[in-house]
Amino acid sequence: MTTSGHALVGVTGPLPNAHFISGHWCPASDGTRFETIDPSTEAVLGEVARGSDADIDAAVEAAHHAFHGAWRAISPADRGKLLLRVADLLEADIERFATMETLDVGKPLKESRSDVRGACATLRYNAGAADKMEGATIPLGRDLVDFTMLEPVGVTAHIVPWNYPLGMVARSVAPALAAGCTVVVKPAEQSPLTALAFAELCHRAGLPDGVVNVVTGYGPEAGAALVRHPLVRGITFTGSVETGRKIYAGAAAGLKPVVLELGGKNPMIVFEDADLDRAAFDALDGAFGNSGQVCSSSSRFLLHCSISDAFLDKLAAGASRLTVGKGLDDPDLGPLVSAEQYDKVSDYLEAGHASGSRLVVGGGRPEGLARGYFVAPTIFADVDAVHPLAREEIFGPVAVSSTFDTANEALSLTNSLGYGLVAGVYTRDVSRALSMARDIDAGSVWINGWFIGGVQAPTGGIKDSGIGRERGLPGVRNYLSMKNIGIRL
Ligand code: TXE
Repeated sequence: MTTSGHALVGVTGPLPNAHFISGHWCPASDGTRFETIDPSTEAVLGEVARGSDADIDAAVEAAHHAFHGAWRAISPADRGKLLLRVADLLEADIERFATMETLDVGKPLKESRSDVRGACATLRYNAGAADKMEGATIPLGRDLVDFTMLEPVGVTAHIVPWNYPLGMVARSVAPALAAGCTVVVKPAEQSPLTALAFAELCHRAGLPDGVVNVVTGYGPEAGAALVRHPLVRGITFTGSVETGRKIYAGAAAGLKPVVLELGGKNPMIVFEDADLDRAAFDALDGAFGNSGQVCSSSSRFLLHCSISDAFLDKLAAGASRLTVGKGLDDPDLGPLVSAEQYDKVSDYLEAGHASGSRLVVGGGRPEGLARGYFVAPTIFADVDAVHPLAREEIFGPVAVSSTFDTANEALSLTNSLGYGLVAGVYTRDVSRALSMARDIDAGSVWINGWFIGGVQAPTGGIKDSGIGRERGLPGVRNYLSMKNIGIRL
């Protein structure tokens, strides 16, 4: 192991090409690396270590040692103070983190800055929770005392995606640390930089060696090794349904609890009495923010037939004003994260053009951007409800719309999909809004707003959208196990 030669000295300095294990930069045990690409230019940003079983083993052993040693010796209140210190360091370093994120995933700088601020808020919320996760006393009768203790589950694995690389690390690592767990993070291969920088920041904030470890690498290699490691006692994953199923199967083999957040195809249902300006603003923000690479994007508009044309006119006007360009130039939309994602979205665009749906705006690559994985904000209207475009997660700046006549029709279109993450209802009729909220199959229902929530509000899906909830106090409980203690007096 070495502590020098791989320092993160700003985005213009050397990029890390090592894992962060037990407070040290550690090259891959077999010396292998892979490239990370700037999606705005397709240029190689640098190389990172390619993790394998041996690296995962070293990281999990380090986390196991810290869990039974230095981390356990720190009181819950002091754990909270350490998390606050991490948040302060992160806030002071916002430009470096935001620039690194923008280079690695392409998102506009303003979005990256907002993500860093969100990570700080997440750290602070969970810092406050560290000494407030209480057990209960259970009344068994005069001669007995019975109570529960909440204990950290142990070493937890965090397999995160590339759409919010730092935000997703913070979302699950902060509550795990608040609960008293130690962690091993496997960032997405497309976006490893801020996770590494975050681990180094935790070290600087004074978290003991081994509490936060990061192993970079590919999913089927480093990710799968982490899932099957016997000392890992909990797994949190955000990503595709397909990979989620594999992780769930791997976790089942080791009888490990999981939290899975697996994306969505989220309907925004706009009734005839809705505030159309509000809904149109949210539709554009929800569908095209982060170039549509958001699990809770408003990717599917269900519009009452009486307002559909007027609403789509507003969207077309708004979408055509959005700028697309390199993340560092701070446009409204940056590129997609990778060539794979670009190809996937391009296939859906082709299917859209061939489907007979009406192209409202966009439809391909914006003019004047020869390199980089850019796609113009696109809307297809009158999309058949059974077409893959209307049913599958595209994960790009491509939204689809269709119309409905009655609330029941909107409901059956909503609930007919495998996904169940988020739905939005726009109406001034409170009774209709709440009836829809009651009957929609989704983990979250938003009324007259999109992206409602924050670190305090639990989020997660049902059906193919996943298992479990993150954020809020349920997010901390994911990392606690309940022990019952009974005493005969
Ligand atoms: O996801 P994967 P990909 C959706 C979105 C996107 C699609 C594919 O529709 O187009 O998924 O993206 C790790 N064992 N979402 O291929 O494979 C992998 O290294 C253990 C929605 O990037 O799910 C990465 O760290 N780990 C989503 C993470 O899993 C494995 C966000 C996600 O990769 C693994 C991202 C394995 N066998 C994509 N295989 C959301 N819910 O927000 C891969 N990984």
